[in-house]
Amino acid sequence: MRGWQEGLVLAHLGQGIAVESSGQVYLCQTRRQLDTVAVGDRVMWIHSAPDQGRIEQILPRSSILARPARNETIKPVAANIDTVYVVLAGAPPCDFLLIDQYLAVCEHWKIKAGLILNKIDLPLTAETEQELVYYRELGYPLLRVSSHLGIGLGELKLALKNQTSIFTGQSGVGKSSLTNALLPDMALKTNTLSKTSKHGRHTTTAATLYHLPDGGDLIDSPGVAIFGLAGLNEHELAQGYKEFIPFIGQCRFNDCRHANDKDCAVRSAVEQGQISASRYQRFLKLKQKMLP
Ligand SMILES: Nc1nc2c(ncn2[C@@H]2O[C@H](COP(=O)(O)OP(=O)(O)O)[C@@H](O)[C@H]2O)c(=O)[nH]1
Ligand SMILES: [Mg+2]
Ligand SMILES: [Zn+2]
Repeated sequence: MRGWQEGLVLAHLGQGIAVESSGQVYLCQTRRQLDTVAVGDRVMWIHSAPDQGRIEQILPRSSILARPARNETIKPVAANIDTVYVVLAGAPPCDFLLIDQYLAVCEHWKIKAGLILNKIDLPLTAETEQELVYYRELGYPLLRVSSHLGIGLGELKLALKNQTSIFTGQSGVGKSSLTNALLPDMALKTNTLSKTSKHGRHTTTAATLYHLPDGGDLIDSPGVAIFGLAGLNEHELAQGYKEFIPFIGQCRFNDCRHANDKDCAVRSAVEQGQISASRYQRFLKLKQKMLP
């Protein structure tokens, strides 16, 4: 179309959407009836004023993370993410239920997932070490870093290159510290934001896309709702435990729920040590949590 240009959505601002195009940022509105635009979306847009424009089209997405919205619908928040990194640490104690939940959501949306163990200056319990071994055996890469000591940051920067990533993880594991270490200018921005929020004006849960100085993009998303189980059903949760997949088809009943069901192949695999019992127990707990 005439005058259409390609752009990248950086953030939702109060007055519009920040779209980067040919190295400049434009404040854009969306054409009527366009689907919800997500941070990380590639869009076609058209000039409407010198620094402003209108988004005409959302280009096809390679992946999408969404949050629950009204009427059991979901709203896209972050698009075209290549890898989700789940950040964990020796302290606060690892919430493996939450980690499994994040991983299941990644499996569901077909986004690669990796683990970042931060605070390697702190000791780990034997249980945590064992769980990390399981995750690695499942194929989830693990990076060991300390944002305080600056250990492993070079490897992390390399891993983040040439792709779009997002950090998630429980509060207090060091996501902001890591983001600040990767994006030195962020410290300023976070301060300004929290100052404003003190006055109750800024209650943003909005995601923002940043270009990393050494290459790659990082989406900073304070909201963890996008990793909720809202978009998944029980069946999809089971498939989110990727080691279950080879067994799921072998259960006696097609509608097996992999709990106390007769001749459940998943449960037998647990009993025979082919599937980690702790992962299976957490699957049962998450399933319970999903009940309305
Ligand atoms: N010991 C240690 N503490 C860290 C490290 N990185 C961050 N922290 C601390 O962990 C706490 C939580 O960090 P923060 O970045 O706010 O975590 P977030 O809630 O995941 O964003 C802060 O007190 C940090 O100073 C680290 O490498 N080692
Ligand atoms: Mg934080
Ligand atoms: Zn089963």
